[in-house]
This record gives sequence, structure tokens and C-alpha cells, in this order.
Amino acid sequence: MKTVITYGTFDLFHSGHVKLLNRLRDLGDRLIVGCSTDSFNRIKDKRTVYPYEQRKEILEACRYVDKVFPENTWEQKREDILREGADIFAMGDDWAGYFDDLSEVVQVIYLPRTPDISSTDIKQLIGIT
Ligand code: C2G
Repeated sequence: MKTVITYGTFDLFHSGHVKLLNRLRDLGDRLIVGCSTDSFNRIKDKRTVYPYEQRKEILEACRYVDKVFPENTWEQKREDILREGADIFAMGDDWAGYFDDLSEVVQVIYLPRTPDISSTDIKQLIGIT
């Protein structure tokens, strides 16, 4: 059983998220997602439209996701990886290099982001700054 782990806010769930989660799921047999809590997004200085519980519910409804857990800090990844027995840590390549230190405990992979779509773009389109 190969477990893949990833993290993100996943606000205003869109096809860029779906394409990434699909590719991540194809890297293994199980995909688990650390979903950024509202308090962690305040630390990331990231405003969201959907609160954590709704973002978690939407992720859990995604066919590619097997489990969702809260991401409260930058530092919890190593502990999560060991607890979940993750074999692969993967993110979109806007994060390329940021988490290379985790290669001590897991295979680290960065996949190309889907171009031309983002939660930020959507917020601007619907007039939410
Ligand atoms: N993503 C993508 N293509 C897009 C938009 C996002 O592949 N068009 C990917 C990002 O690269 C990321 C994931 O989808 O891997 C989630 O994106 P965000 O919700 O923006 O995640 P972020 O707020 O950057 O949080 O500890 C890591 C952080 O929690 C990441």
C-alpha cells in the first residue's frame, strides 16, 4: 500500500485542484490531504471564502481523496508523514524546493500546477478581493 500525502487550503475547489489530486492519487494507492485550518490560513495570511469544515467536506467528496486531516502548522508535516506511513509527499510546483528537507523521511515530488486557474483568480472574477 503506497500512501501519498499532500497539503493545501483548497478554497473555492476548482479543476486545478482536481487535476492535481487525480495525479497525486495515481502516484500510489491512497491519498491523504492535510487541509489548512482557518487559524493556519491566518498564519499564512491567506483569506478564504469557505471555512475549514466546508473545504474538508468538499475534499472528502473528491473521488481521489481517501482521508482529510487538519493542517494547523508548517512544522507538522514530518510527524504526519511518520504517523500515516506516507511513502510520497507531493505538491504543485509553486512549492518546488520548499519542502526538500522532508526527503529525509519521504520521497518528495513537485508536479506542474494547472495553468490559468486559481482561487485568487476566481475571487477576483466574482468581486471578492
Ligand atoms: N494547485 C495546482 N494548480 C492550480 C492551483 C493549485 O496544482 N491551478 C495546487 C497547488 O500547487 C497546491 C494545491 O493545489 O499543491 C493546493 O493549492 P492551495 O490551496 O493554494 O494550497 P496553499 O494555500 O498553497 O497551501 O503547507 C502547504 C500549504 O498548506 C499549501
